[in-house]
Amino acid sequence: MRTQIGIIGAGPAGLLLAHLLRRTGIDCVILENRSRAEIEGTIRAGVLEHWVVELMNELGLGERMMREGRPDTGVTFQFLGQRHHLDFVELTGKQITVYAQHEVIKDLVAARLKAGGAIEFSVSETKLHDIDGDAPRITYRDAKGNPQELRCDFIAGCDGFHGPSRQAIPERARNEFVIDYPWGWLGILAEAPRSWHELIYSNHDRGFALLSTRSPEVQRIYIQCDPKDPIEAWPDDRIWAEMQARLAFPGWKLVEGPIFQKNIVALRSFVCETMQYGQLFLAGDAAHIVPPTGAKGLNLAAADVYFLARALEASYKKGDKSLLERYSETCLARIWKAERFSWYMTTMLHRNDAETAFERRIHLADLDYAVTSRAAATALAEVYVGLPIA
Ligand code: RFL
Ligand code: PHB
Repeated sequence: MRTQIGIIGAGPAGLLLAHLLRRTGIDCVILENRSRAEIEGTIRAGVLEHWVVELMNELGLGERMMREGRPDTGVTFQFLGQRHHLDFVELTGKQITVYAQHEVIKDLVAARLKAGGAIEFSVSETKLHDIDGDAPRITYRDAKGNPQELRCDFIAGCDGFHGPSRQAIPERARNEFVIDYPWGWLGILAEAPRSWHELIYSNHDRGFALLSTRSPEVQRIYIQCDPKDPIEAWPDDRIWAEMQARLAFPGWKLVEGPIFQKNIVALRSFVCETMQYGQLFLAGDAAHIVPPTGAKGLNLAAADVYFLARALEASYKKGDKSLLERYSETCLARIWKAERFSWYMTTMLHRNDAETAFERRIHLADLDYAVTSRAAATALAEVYVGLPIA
């Protein structure tokens, strides 16, 4: 089989890239090692930056998002027993939309298949070849186990943190930066009505908590835990007791309901420099990871493929390779700002037993600064709603 762009991975990065390329008339094939049901059932992020919402609409992919997503004008920070509203619209003129990643995936997959675009699900043994020549190839086994080869002009490595694309760049050409935090997030989905009109980020002595939502009937809540905790250490009554304690506020109660999904993820920051090698371009979690506290993971993946599609279009349509040559540099300028923001939000909001009392006071001062200074609030809001994409 032959195509112009071979895309590895049908996560937000790979699927959105395919839609962006289609708009400019560039051909691509997506290879995905999981089944459609698996990718559509994986529970992850929930916040879309304002420009991602605009882009989805521009691409004709936003209908359900506009109907079912919740536009939020700001977030609430809770610390030292007080709640403070940060009004993004007032500070930046922009809002965010709470719409689950797996709903985005469902919309992107359905639209691609409806348009006759190729996605090969359940492939295995994906391998990249000849990425430093001008005829790269991807070999793999299809869903039936038959060996296949995809020949292409460029490979987009959108295969997440554990995929093979990043490893295909020789080690000597890669510089990797990493922080593994000593914290995990226990996340739940519960059948319950909304308890608050927007997200609450709570810094509490017992540990961080985050109240989010999925729909008027389903709520998403996270609490800081030990990343090594087995999920069995968290029976439902223990989870609710911690959530009630960490989100407690006079005259308010978190509405409980049956928990139907729970999982624990470890928190990590990671950046791979470079994001390109020969004809291979990395995008999304394949190149970088942020801890979820800044809600940036999915949005950064979207920014990478926005830049990549633009660069590929300039190369194919005008023979101008300069944007492709600067792809990594362009993405990394945005990525490091998101890494800084995610690290800042994470360290400011989590309980850290290894910290001194002095450092804890610094985090409380940071929070107080963010909710009392218009300049500090604007700086936080500007990154949260999404830096301009240029
Ligand atoms: P994805 O979503 O990981 O998609 C990569 C896709 O590549 C496929 N793949 C392969 N396909 C073919 N051959 C191979 N050899 C392959 N190896 C892998 C995978 O099956 C998958 O379908 O990466 P992408 O597109 O870059 O999107 C990034 C976002 O998904 C990610 O940044 C966020 O979801 C991060 N994240 C969260 N962000 C938040 O803002 N809030 C959250 O609550 C949140 N929870 C999470 C998360 C990431 C997680 N990871 C990475 C494990 C929870 C988890 C568990
Ligand atoms: C979510 O709704 O899953 C969510 C919201 C905000 C975050 C992380 C996750 O910072």
